Amino acid sequence: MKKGFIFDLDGVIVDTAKYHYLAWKKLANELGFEFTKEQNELFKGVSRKRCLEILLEIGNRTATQEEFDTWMIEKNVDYLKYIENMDASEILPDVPKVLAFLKEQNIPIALGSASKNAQPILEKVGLLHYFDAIVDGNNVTKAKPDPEVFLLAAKQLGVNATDCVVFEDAVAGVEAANAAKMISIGIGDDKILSEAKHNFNDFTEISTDFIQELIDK
Ligand code: G16
Ligand code: MG
Repeated sequence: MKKGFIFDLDGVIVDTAKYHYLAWKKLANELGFEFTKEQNELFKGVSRKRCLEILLEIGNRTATQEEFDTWMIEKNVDYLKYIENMDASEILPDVPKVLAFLKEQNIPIALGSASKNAQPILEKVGLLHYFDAIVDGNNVTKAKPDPEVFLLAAKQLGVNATDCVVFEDAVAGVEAANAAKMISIGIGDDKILSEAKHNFNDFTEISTDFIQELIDK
């Protein structure tokens, strides 16, 4: 059966979490409260709207609809400034090795991200050409752990969901991949990502032999 490989963006291909953190922290500080790196863990893989809802819960703040919309825009404007100068040096180790190995064998590759800024980031770091499909926050209505993002990616690749492999760094993302009946590979702490089928700290631990086994399965 033809296999498809789906990559999450933030925390899998690049570490944009640090820039999301700076932008959310700036907004929190402007609203008069602190936002810590530990709290930022809750934001991984979560949509921008849901992140702001959580941030306001942390700060014990309420917002009118107008304020909510303004703050979402403000956070994104700041985030875009932080990512403006991103380049290939921000690609996480050995990600290109895996992408190139898949490409050499004509295995279809998709992005499955919650971010609405996914495509410009892939362009900035020079990886856009590897992707046959991009499904991101602009294309889906239901956020991870709903499987919509990955099911749409499989559809665009023309591959059965059960023949897809997903790389994810967020609990909600692993749950989404499992709900889509895909092979979930957790990138990061295996205690946090314990529901993943396979676990690795990062791509330096993933051999091309292992990828080949997934392709041949
Ligand atoms: C990423 C991040 C989240 C972020 C979301 C939306 O998801 O992990 O922290 O809130 O995108 O990003 P944006 O505000 O750019 O639309 P993923 O799925 O790539 O890990
Ligand atoms: Mg992620």
